Amino acid sequence: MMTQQFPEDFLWGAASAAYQIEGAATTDGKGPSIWDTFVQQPGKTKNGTTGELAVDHYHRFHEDVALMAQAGLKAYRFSIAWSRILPDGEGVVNQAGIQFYSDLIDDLLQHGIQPVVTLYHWDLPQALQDRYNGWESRALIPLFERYCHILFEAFGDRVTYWVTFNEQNVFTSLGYRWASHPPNVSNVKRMYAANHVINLANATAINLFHKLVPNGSIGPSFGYGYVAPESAHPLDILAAHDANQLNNDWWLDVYCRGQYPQKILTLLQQLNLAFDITDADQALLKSAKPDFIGINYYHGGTVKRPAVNQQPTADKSFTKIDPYLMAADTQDDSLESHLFQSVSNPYLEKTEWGWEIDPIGFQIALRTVYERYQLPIFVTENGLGAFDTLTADRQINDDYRINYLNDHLLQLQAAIAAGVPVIGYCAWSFTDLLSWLNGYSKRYGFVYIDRDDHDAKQLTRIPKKSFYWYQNVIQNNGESL
Ligand code: BGP
Repeated sequence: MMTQQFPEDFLWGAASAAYQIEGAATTDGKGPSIWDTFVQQPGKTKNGTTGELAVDHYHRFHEDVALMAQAGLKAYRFSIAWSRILPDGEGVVNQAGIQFYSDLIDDLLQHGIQPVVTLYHWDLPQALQDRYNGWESRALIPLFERYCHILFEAFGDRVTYWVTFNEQNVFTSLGYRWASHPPNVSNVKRMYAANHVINLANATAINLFHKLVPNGSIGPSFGYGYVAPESAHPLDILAAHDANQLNNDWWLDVYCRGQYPQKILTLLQQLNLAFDITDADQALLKSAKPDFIGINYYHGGTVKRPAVNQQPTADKSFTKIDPYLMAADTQDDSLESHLFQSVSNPYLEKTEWGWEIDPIGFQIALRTVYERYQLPIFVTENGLGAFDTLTADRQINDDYRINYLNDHLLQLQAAIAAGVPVIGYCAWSFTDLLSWLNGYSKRYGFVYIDRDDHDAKQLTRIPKKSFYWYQNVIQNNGESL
């Protein structure tokens, strides 16, 4: 392993999202989001879990920030709930919502922790879904712009790093294709149309930010997974190339170059899945450039050539869900089935949820993204979901998490040595929190939260072994890895 110092100002951090930690779903004037509503439907989440209370960060953020300071964090990434700021998504501003985030930001800064603010981590105000059909309507673009305007004005003097959309690739495919997230739609054509509107909203927000907060930095956070070929057969290599284009370049090219990859556009047309792109859209996409690329890395994928060389026909059925790879079963007639088939990688171990563990893939991801776009990278999420055990003497010995994070950070270090400018690393997550569909037992945190799906107990915070490990890593700026 090449050794290379982490930069002196490297932002060692951790991340969260409003719906997954805050609770206080109806407190102080907050309006409902599509997640508040979605989880009320029976069978949507494990044991019917919701974020109504979550880990009650809304009322305990001082305690949580004190723990972050104890860990020595240099950065903390969190998201703002749009419906806390604007309960209806538009109209009257809820000052109590502004105050909450203002207090959180001040508390972080007082402890020397950089706030990293995500503008949108999936919790669209329900009112906007009801009135406009959510992201399927271009009406959302100026509404998102106004919401951003309010936040840039309120916090732009105190917050340097901003994330526009969290994992647009994941929330559009799970929300509009697989119907496992709100708005619970299963229609590929609508997914691509909504995705285009979100791209326009992203570009609009970036342009506004550059006007209002010229000294700040903004970028999207993308759920990136490098796709490898199953073999050296040229058809498998081609399949991997196409899969990377469909799963990664499809978004990153738009963010960074303002244009969609042509091959995929053509295929969408052939399959009658195309969406409208006006000249004004093209000009807008070209005009906005992020200052960094946020990368959320959990795993990549492996593919082989498509089963048969099918002629494109209209898209029909989808049966398999993988949020990081828009993977397709071999039998269906989806877009992917014309390009590749996903296979499992025999060289990699998997988490208890079947996610491949691939630290070297992390280095490849960082290098590929930088080599393609030449923008600094901020790792805005990476972590291990696991069942943790609280021992009788109230310890959590999560050596598996330490190993996972250590291995990934060594690969991040190798990417830095290979010339990739990495601004920081936010582990997912700081405290345990609600895993969207998996309840409270899929844990990611450095801090254990004593609650389960059925009983919120006292929500006591208990630092895990990994907390002290990370504290040490931060203290010596990565030398102990
Ligand atoms: C990312 C999301 C996070 C977080 C993480 C872990 O996709 O941005 O919000 O949830 O994945 O996912 P999960 O909770 O499903 O294990």
